[in-house]
Order: sequence, then C-alpha cells, then structure tokens
Amino acid sequence: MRMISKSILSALFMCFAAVIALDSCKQPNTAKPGTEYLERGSKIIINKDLSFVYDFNKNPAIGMFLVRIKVTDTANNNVDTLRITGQSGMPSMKDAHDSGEVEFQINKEGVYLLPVNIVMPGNWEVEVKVYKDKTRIFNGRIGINV
Ligand SMILES: [Cu+2]
Repeated sequence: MRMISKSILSALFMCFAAVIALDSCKQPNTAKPGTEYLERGSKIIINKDLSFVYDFNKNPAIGMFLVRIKVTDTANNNVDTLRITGQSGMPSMKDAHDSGEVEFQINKEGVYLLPVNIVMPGNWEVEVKVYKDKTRIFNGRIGINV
C-alpha cells in the first residue's frame, strides 16, 4: 500500500514537473487565462499613446490568409516603428500546428501583415505581441474558428 501511494505520488510529481518545464519555455504571458479574444475591427488599446485595429484580408477558411494590424497614435497618425509578432496554432492540439513566434511584415501603407496557414477545421488562435524597442508592451489573442 505504502509502495503504491509512493509511486503514484512520484508519478504525479513527474507530471507536475513536466508541466512546469513546458510552461517555463514560454515567455511570460500578460493575458490572463480566460481573457476574451481581441475583437476584430475594434480599437484595441496598447497604452496611453497607442492603439490598433486588426482585420483579416478575407474571412479565415482552410488555407492562407493575412492578419492585418494598423497601429495609430492618439493623433490618429499611423505608427510603423513597433515590432509585432504572431504565433498561430490550435490550442486543443498542443504544438501540432504551432507556427512559433513570427514577425509581422510592414507594407507600403505601414500596415503590419502576418500570413496564417489554417490546415484543419476547428478553433485556432494567434497570440499577438507588440514590442517597442526591446520591451513587450502588449500581449493578446485573436481567436479564429474555421
Ligand atoms: Cu489541428
């Protein structure tokens, strides 16, 4: 009896350690668990000076589409001096489709673009991070249901 509970305990501990190890590989996440997804087309506040609106180049379906982010300052001027990254995947499938952290590219109009490749139906997420210089100033998630 004692041996059994000991091995169960050590198995539990191993699981726990594995979860901790996995978690520590990720960067700290300012979005709290259960935080709502960012709303497409709505103004999203980064800080007191900056905000952005995101959209897609087409309604997401199986295949490639673009996430478009337009950042503006309080005077409504376009801002393209930040660095924005996106990491897409299916939360229900662990790392199966994890894109890794990919940099948005800036187009001629100063809009940030990120291609996302949807390879199967279901719930997808793009985790968006905004950096000013080396500091991350925003973190949020875009939810996509295909
Ligand atoms: Cu999948």
